[in-house]
Amino acid sequence: MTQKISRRNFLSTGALTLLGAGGAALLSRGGQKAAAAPAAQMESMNHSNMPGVVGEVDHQKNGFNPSDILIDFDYGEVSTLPSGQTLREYNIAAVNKNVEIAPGIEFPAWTYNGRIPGPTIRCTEGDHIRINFSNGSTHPHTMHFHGVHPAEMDGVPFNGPGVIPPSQSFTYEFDAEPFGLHQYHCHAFPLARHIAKGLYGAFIIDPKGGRPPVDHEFVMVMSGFDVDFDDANDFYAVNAIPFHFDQHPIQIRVGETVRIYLVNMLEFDLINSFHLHANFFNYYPTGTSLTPSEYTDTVMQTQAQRGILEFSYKFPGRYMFHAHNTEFAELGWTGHFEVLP
Ligand SMILES: [Cu+2]
Repeated sequence: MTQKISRRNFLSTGALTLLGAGGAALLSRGGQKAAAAPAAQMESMNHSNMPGVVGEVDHQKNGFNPSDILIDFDYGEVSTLPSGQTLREYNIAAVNKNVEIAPGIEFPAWTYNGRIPGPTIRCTEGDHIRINFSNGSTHPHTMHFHGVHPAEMDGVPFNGPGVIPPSQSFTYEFDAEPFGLHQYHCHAFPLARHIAKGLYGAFIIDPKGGRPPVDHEFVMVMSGFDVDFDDANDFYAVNAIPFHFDQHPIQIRVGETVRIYLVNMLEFDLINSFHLHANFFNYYPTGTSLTPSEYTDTVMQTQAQRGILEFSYKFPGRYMFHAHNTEFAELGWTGHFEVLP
């Protein structure tokens, strides 16, 4: 009797540690054809090893690297309007792109500017934002920003320009408010598919006086990938590439202050979460207050929820951070801070 390979029985075989040549083929074939492999691998399941991947994706070919995305803030092209208001202009294109999300597994993504997540758009409360959006993809798309703006700038079907057809463009324009951590995503239908394909990014509106200075600011956009298109995720990640921050721990020093802009854009699963090991953080939901609402080591977010985390480490060493939906962690949503003395 053959057993259909789902993401759950795939995980239970420990097959993920074998990804690379054989594992990639195993997953990408999917369905009944792959049924022979799990039984054998069940026998060799290793209970002591951490899950992970063998080898590494080709970041150069992908055109982006999750470690760079951590600290890549796009402040736009800045000028001053006659009124004295700061104008920030951004050029964003929707493009189809094959992204290697695990060694040997390419996902036919839709992206903003060729990367997942799209550019982290950053500005200050009260700035005038101008987004020159062009659709270089083969499907209609939009840019729907969270924040306060007129209806015609909402980036949804049947409102203002509606969906932007392939080869067409539109300029979204509004004043940045309120301050906080927001996000943007495509709002063409079917919505779940347009988001799951990779069309989302972080949108930071700084308060006018700024936030207190810290030693490090990192952007982490949580999402997943449904590589066999069965409306269930097969991989989970921060900044798109599963296990990346296990392979490339984020280096900080003891006592340095860290601020994380954490955004959940995960499709198909109701809840995502973030857990920090051996530490606690101040949490600012949506970043709309300068006073933290919680001092904790774990937060959960549904899709489009986001928040700011602030912490520092007391002791040197390697510390995990991961989804405390532990299944997500074992399918890629895990990483490490390396705290140097
Ligand atoms: Cu779209």
